[in-house]
Amino acid sequence: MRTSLRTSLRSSPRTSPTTRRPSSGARLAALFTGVSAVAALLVAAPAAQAAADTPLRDLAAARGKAIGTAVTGSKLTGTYGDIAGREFNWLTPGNAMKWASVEPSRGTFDWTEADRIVDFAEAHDQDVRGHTLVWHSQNPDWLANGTWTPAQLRQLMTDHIALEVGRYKGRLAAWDVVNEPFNEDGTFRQTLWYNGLGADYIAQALTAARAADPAAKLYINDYNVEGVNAKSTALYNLVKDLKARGVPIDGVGLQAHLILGQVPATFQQNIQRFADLGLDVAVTELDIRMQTPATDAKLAQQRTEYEAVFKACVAVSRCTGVTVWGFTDSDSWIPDTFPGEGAATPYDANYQPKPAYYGIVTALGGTVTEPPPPTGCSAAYSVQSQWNTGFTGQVTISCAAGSSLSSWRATWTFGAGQRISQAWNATCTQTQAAVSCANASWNGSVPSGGSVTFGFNASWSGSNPAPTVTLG
Ligand code: G2I
Repeated sequence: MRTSLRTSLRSSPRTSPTTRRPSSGARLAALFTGVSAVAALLVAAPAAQAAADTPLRDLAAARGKAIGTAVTGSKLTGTYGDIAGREFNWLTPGNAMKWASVEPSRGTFDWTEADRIVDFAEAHDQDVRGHTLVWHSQNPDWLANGTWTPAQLRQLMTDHIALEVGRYKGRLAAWDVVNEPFNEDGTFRQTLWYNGLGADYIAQALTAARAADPAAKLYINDYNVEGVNAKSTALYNLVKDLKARGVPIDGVGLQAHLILGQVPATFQQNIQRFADLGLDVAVTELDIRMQTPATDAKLAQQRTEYEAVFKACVAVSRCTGVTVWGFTDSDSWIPDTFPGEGAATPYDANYQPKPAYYGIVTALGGTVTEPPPPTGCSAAYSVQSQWNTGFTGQVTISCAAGSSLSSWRATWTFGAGQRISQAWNATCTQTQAAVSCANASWNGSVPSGGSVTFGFNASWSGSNPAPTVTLG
């Protein structure tokens, strides 16, 4: 879904690197053309692209903050990889480092995706937050369904930590050592670990992690602990006690899976109280979900709330930064877990930045130069996935309010020898470099404020630059 920005210009109180509508530039070429619904005449309109955008990671670095995203290793190519590498200075593997992922059968290990993410991060000068070592969820069946004595369980846990933390020793900046240890009322969650080892499993896990990589920052991470409440107070009391006992603990992770309209008023105050214990605080899994479909009003509110969360972190020096739990709505856990909800991340499913993106820019001290509201109809090209010899591309044709189409044809020139082999939801022909895709019988109509999408598979070699799509 295409979103427009209608908020007024803001200027930064301090340094003001200028950020416009993100460059997507050569990568996400989006040429805006206008087609009058009535006359069906082609009218050229300026491309809403910026020549020199400031990536979020540069804005964050200027504030001394991390900006991270959870990622899926297999997707780190094409447009997804471009954005992950360009905009973020931290990565968290969304699933790849969980116990079920790395040791699906006892003694059989699969580090493929985890290694891929760490390699990608190093190639893009990014830090990695390991996630997660000791949790009640996403454990392999052999572990979760086994019968263990306390001694066996403790050995399993500390061996797992020694192996996984040791594997990446010196390469990961931080670990979520223990994940989600509390119930909502602040009592300990009854888990494999708590039931078998008692509350001291937390100190044992942290101690094992420190031994395996003395340089990594060690965290306890939980959700619904963003504001001051019973659960966050239990976490506060736990980490205070751990510190007093000399147990290695460097920080707390506030996941921040938030609901639109429900950002806790005490967010900054809560960050501050943990910081005052001498601990780092990271916002580790931010998303702000809403009932779908998203509307301009909801997206504007989401922008304000993203801005507020980032500002709360910027305001506390020991808040190390904010990680979003997936940067695009096409890679978010929300729709699967909360049917009817979604649109929770800063980029839409077509990799276009949403108003929330600009809320982050503003909070990080960048200047948002608003493009004029979109008019007419436009086509946006993106690479959904890419492998050795092929890729899947997607084109979304969107019409702003007041414009519509009854039929369409998208044309472009492939600049590097790419060849389409198959298309869906459009009829595509290619003559040498020239591609022409016409609507299928069922999707010629694009209503005012609506969009249609078609896709294709193509081959590439050498490079795969994104073309500029013309709509006619
Ligand atoms: O549940 C949201 C997050 C809460 N905090 C801890 C995070 O680790 C957790 O992440 C999510 C992942 O984003 C999801 O992708 O954890 C879920 C599991 O609790 C992940 O979902 C799982 C699905 O349930 C599986 O069916 C799927 O095979 O993702 C797996 C890999 O795609």
